[in-house]
Amino acid sequence: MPPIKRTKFKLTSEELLEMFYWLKLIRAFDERLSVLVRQGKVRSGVYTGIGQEAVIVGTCFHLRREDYICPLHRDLGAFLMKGVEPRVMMSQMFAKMTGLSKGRDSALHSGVPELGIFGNTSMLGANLPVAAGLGLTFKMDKTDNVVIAYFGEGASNVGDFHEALNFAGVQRLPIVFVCENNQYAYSVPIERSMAIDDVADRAESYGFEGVAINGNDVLAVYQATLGAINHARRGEGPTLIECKTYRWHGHSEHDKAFYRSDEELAMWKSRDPIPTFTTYLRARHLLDDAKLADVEARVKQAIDEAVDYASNAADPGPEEAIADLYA
Ligand SMILES: Cc1ncc(C[n+]2csc(CCOP(=O)(O)OP(=O)(O)O)c2C)c(N)n1
Repeated sequence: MPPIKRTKFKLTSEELLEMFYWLKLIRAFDERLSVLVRQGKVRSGVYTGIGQEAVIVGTCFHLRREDYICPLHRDLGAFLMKGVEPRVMMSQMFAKMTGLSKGRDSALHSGVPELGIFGNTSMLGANLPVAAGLGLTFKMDKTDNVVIAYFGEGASNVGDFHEALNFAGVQRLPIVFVCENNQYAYSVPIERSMAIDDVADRAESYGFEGVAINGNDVLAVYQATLGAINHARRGEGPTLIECKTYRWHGHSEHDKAFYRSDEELAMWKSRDPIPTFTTYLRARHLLDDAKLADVEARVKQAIDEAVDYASNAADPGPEEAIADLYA
């Protein structure tokens, strides 16, 4: 059975509101980080995913704790959805003792094995063969856990991507490859790095289905992911989902993104995933002004609390540099 087509789903009103909360929380987390960078509080490069939240929420919603994600530099929201508390994530960005790596990396390489989060490496695409290895482990252990492996359209041009997809296709591994196609790899627009329109087309040559979807529609992302996850849990192999989206900020907070036009940014802002979903919820009478105010207050409280906690947390002492070493 093809993994994507005609996947039926039913979400309760509580689940739909929970999705909305996550969209708002992840947006607020990144927006606050962007301000904190300018205040000199963050000890890490910051690569916000503002504008891309629907990809994270749609792919992480309903994952099990045992399922693994392999997130990238732009996917802090995936850490939050997989169970990392905002205060711990903020501490991580502040390089404090209360962060995931106790202040010992540039913030973006930590993993949390007990939550099913594999830490990213800086080499783009290098997380994908690792995802294949995780998928192979799940298959050999005869579990029905799945792996969600994120990558940018830029990373889909490196060798690791092709090796990982080939291996996953041959072995029918339980992996959902999620391409966050935000149109640029740093300053390089997609038409300068690929001779085809859709990254999704690349899946066919490795023997599994690839689909290109509107990555700013959280329900479209959820539906496609659900189909792909069910397919993987049944032991029927991987799927590639290409989410067409856009990052509003530069590649990182130090990039002013002069390589793109104001008109292009405005066009994509008009497709902001959050108002789109707000309209959907309001039209179905699932969201009114009072509920919206409640969500916004809870989000603000969570972020304020995270910033306070991280600001007041201890810095690592020098002895921490040689703690937890294996050799
Ligand atoms: C193999 C490799 N080449 C180049 C870089 C430098 N680099 C870091 S992020 C980036 C752009 C990534 O673009 P994409 O894969 O589309 O992901 P996005 O940042 O757009 O989410 C580049 C070129 C790297 N980290 N690894």
